[in-house]
Amino acid sequence: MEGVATVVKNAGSHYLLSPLPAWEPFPAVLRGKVRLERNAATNPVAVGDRVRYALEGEATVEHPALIQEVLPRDNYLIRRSTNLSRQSHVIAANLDQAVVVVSLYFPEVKLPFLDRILVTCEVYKVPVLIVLNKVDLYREEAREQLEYLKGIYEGAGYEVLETSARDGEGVEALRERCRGRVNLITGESGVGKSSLIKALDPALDPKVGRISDVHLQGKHTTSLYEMYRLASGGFIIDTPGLRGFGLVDLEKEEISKYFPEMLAVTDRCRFVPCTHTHEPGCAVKEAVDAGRISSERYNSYLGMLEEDRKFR
Ligand SMILES: Nc1nc2c(ncn2[C@@H]2O[C@H](COP(=O)(O)OP(=O)(O)O)[C@@H](O)[C@H]2O)c(=O)[nH]1
Ligand SMILES: [Mg+2]
Ligand SMILES: [Zn+2]
Repeated sequence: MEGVATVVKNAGSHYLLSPLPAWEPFPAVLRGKVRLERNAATNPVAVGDRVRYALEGEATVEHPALIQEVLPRDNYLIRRSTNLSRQSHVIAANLDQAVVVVSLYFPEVKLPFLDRILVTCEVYKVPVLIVLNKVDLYREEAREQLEYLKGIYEGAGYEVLETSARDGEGVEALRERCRGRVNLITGESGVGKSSLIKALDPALDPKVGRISDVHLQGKHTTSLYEMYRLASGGFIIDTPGLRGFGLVDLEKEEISKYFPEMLAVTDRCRFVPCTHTHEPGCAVKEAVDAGRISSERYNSYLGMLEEDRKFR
């Protein structure tokens, strides 16, 4: 028989599929020539992909279903395998939302890193929810920094949710935001992604406190991405701590399109195209000077322009 199901686990050489929204995972493998999208990804099949499979009888580990075709993706997230290679790695596909987790401290949020994730989500059309976790650690002591950080990202048009996986603050609100969606949870190692999944659904058991990214950096190792079903509704994909998202093939004139607050004013720049660096009559620089666009975000933008030059 043939069927269509979604990849819910990618262990490199084998997969689990489930006919979402039903949760009935069964084993599958890739066989023969799979018809792929025309991208140069190191992994042809990613978690969240909808695939056509063939199966004789019941799928077991000894007799897994055979993945035959990856159906076209609504969207996906990608990162460069290494900075210098053109090869890319598909993190996950067909996402309704990226939950981007940061923490003020332990580890301290690095805005250029966060902004790179946000730009990648904009490029690939994945809606973003920013989650500021570990607020139990700095609820009082660092209220000002917290508000400052929220201000930057709410000012850029993002929703920011405060949570504590430890004491449960904001967890119900997060549950609500994940319901009925396929979510990817992402962010630096140690910010509390696995802990938040556990807090969302205590029946789930992603590994907490394990920095798994280290051994995933090698060229031939595989990344383990896994989707979980939340008892409260919806699905969530845990990612090992990501070293960084690569910008894939962005012309430098394009980068500002993926900063929503810049995009909103660029039609008022005197020059087209405008890099928003040295041009007279630049609406972006005016907005930065007037404090309507945050200088942190603008600095991240400049950093991406630089990097873009370096790797081109
Ligand atoms: N105080 C505090 N610690 C947390 C919170 N969430 C996670 N942690 C701790 O941060 C460390 C990393 O958590 P983990 O969920 O593995 O992070 P991941 O690498 O993003 O998956 C663990 O020691 C957790 O106990 C939180 O909300 N508050
Ligand atoms: Mg984790
Ligand atoms: Zn400009």
